[in-house]
Amino acid sequence: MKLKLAAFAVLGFLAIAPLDQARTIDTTQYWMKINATDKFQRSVIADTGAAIEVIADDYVVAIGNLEEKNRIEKLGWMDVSFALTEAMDFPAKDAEYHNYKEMVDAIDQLVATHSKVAQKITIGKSVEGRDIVGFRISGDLANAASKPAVFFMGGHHAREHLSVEMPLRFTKWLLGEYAKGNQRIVGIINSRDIHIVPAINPDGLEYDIEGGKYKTWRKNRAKNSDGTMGVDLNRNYSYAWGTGGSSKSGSSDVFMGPKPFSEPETQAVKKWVEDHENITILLSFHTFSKLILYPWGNVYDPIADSRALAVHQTMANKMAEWNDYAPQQSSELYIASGDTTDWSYGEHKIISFTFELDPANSWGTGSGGFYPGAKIIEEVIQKNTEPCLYLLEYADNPYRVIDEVPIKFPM
Ligand code: 0X9
Ligand code: ZN
Repeated sequence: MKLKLAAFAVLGFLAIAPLDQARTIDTTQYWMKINATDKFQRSVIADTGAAIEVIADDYVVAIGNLEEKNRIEKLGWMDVSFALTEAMDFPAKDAEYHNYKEMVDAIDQLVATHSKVAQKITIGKSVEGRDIVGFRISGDLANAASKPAVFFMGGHHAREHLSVEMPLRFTKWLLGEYAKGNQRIVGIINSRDIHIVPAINPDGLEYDIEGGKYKTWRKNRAKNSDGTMGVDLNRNYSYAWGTGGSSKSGSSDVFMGPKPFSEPETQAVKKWVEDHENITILLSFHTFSKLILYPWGNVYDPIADSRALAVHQTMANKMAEWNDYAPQQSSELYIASGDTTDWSYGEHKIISFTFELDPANSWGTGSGGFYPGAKIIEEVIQKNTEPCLYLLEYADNPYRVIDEVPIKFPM
C-alpha cells in the first residue's frame, strides 16, 4: 500500500514539474515484471537501459528509471511495475556483511596473521578516493610472478554485497586451511599466485548502505557531465564497448560511461591485469540468479576458438556440479557489452567467468535478491569453494581440462 501511495506521489510531482527539471530531479527506480520468452526479447529490454535482474521462462524482472519504464511500456510487454521508493533500515541480521572499513580491517588482520603467504594489494583508487584493496597470496611472494595466477574479484555492482563476502570469506578460509596444514591447500598456495579484490566499487558499496538504508544502487559514484551520478562498471570495459545492452544516458543503471575505461575502478583492473601477465583465469562475482557465465556477452556467437570455447564450457559444467548453478554463455541471458569477462578473454585470452551467486530469484527475500540476509552467506561460500579451488588447480594450464585423457575403469 505504501508503495502504491509513493508511486502516486512521484507521478503527481512529475505532472506539475517542467519536463527537463523532472528529468534531472526524478531519481526514482522502478521494479518491473516484463513478459519476455527468449534472449532476443531480453536483449530488446536490456537495450532500453534498464538492468535485468531476474530471468524466468516467460518473464524478466528489471530495475530502471522512469524513461526506461516508459520505453518498456511502449514495447507492450509490461506485466506489472512499481516505484522502489521504500527505503529499508539496515536490518540487524545483515550486520555480518562487511562495509568498506570492516572489509579493510579484515584484510589488514588476515595479512598480519598470515604474513608469510599473504600481502595486501592496492590496485588503484575509486572516484571518491578510496583504495581498491585486496590480497595477493603465494607460498613465495617474492617470486609469485613466476607462478600461474588467478584473479578473483567482487563488488562491481554496489548492491551485490554477497559478491564482496564471497572472495573475502573464501580468502579467510583458504589462509586458515593453509595454517592448519591442509595438504591440498598448502600445495595450491605454494604453487600459485592468487589475486583477490573483494570490492572493485567501494564507493558504491558505501553509498548503498549509507545512513543505514539500502538504496538498491548499482553503479560507481562518478559525477556525470549531465548532472547524474554513476557509471555501470560492468559496461565500461573496452571490448566491444557500447555495442548493445548498455546506455549512453547518465541516468541509466547501465550507463556505459563517456568512453571505454573512463572510470578509475575499471582502469585499476585494466592496469592490474596488464601488469600481471601470469594471470590465466579470472572470476568476477556478481549476484544474483545462480549462474556460471562465460564469454561472449556482446554477441550471440560462441567464442570462435573451439579449444578456448571447450575449456570455458568444460570448466563451467564442472563447477556447476558443485554449486548447482546454471552454466551458460553470457549472451544467453541478454546481450550486454563492456563487461569484465568479454574484455579479459577478448583482449587477454584469459579464461574468464562471471558467477551470479544466490539467490535464484527475488521471491521471498523481502527487498529483492540483492539483500537475502546473512543466513545465506555461509552456504554460498561453501558451495563455491570447490569451484574456486578447481580454477586454482588448473591455472597452470586451463587447457588441461580438455586435453587430459580421463582414466577409464576397470583399467
Ligand atoms: O548485467 C550484468 O552486468 C550482469 N548481471 S547483474 O545482475 N549482476 O548486473 C551479467 C553480465 C553478463 N554479461 C552479459 N550478458 N554480457
Ligand atoms: Zn552485477
